Amino acid sequence: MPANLTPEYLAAEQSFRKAKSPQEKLLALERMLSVLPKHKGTDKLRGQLRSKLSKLKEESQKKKSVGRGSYLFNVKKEGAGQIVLVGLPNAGKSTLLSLLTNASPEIADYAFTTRTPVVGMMDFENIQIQLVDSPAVTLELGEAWFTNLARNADALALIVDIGRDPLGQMRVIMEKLEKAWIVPIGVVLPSSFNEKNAIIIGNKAEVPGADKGGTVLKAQYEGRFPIVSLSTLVPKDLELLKRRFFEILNIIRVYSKIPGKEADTGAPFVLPKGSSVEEMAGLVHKDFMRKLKFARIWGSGKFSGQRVKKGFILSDGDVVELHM
Ligand SMILES: Nc1nc2c(ncn2[C@@H]2O[C@H](COP(=O)(O)OP(=O)(O)OP(=O)(O)O)[C@@H](O)[C@H]2O)c(=O)[nH]1
Ligand SMILES: [Mg+2]
Repeated sequence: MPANLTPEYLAAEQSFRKAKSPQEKLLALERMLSVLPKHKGTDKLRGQLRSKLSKLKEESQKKKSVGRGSYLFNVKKEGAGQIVLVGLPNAGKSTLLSLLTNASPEIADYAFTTRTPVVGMMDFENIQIQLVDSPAVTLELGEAWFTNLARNADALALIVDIGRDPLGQMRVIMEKLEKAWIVPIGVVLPSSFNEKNAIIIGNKAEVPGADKGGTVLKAQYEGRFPIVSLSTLVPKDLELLKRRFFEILNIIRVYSKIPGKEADTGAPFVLPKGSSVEEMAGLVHKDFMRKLKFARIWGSGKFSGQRVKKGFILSDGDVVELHM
């Protein structure tokens, strides 16, 4: 074995030995490859790791074709939308998940603590948003699991530690997204790219000197992404973040009302921003879309009970009375 292996490599190797599922093995192996120092002394080891990796991938593909779990990590969506937390090691992804949701992921001050995606549900007012914590990204390998997870998400939260070269971290993340054929909304690129809403979270803002990191982050990315600087130690910051998460999902909550009765504002219908009365009717009941004649709407900027046509565009908080 080459003598000068890094602690990061040795840690990855240890997780490989401890790994039980094929998913965990694959991840650990990819990690070993990505942190293996590049020089002549490691060439042989690199070759061995590569062939082990491709064998494992083949096996897991075979299993997939007979209906077993896939190492590509398909996280089933639940709630009003799914946001995947993306970032380099130690940025604070798992800390955020644990503070915002019911999940209890492992949190530690060493790199690559998280080895498989962890899912949690976040309460926001009267809906739930699904957050997915993910293993830290690195540039070395394509890591199919990342592409799959990120492309499938409704939005991404890019988490950087603003005390440690935030621009460097963002460059890695952006390159990683590009490799996964993902671009943040607002950039015009070939159609094979998957447009995705994203928010940048500059974490660890309470650390002395971190404000400088926050400033350079803003200077570089303001206008392209919403950016928030926060500390997971500050509860008020986390409350504000919940709203930002809701905003980047681009969804609205509307309530259905039966004539002469109060609306049930505890149970909203969740629709993409820009949806019409007709689309809401389709969510309430398949037949309603066809039979709909008009609707009455209550909400800000409208007369109470204003009569509107099928194509009327709804806003967050509207109460809708459907008339067949
Ligand atoms: N000072 C400070 N430390 C934080 C903050 N948020 C998280 N941490 C610490 O940063 C370290 C890493 O946190 P994790 O949540 O495990 O980071 P991660 O991004 O999930 O890391 P990996 O799983 O390795 O990718 C832990 O020691 C946390 O306690 C913060 O706002 N301020
Ligand atoms: Mg983690």
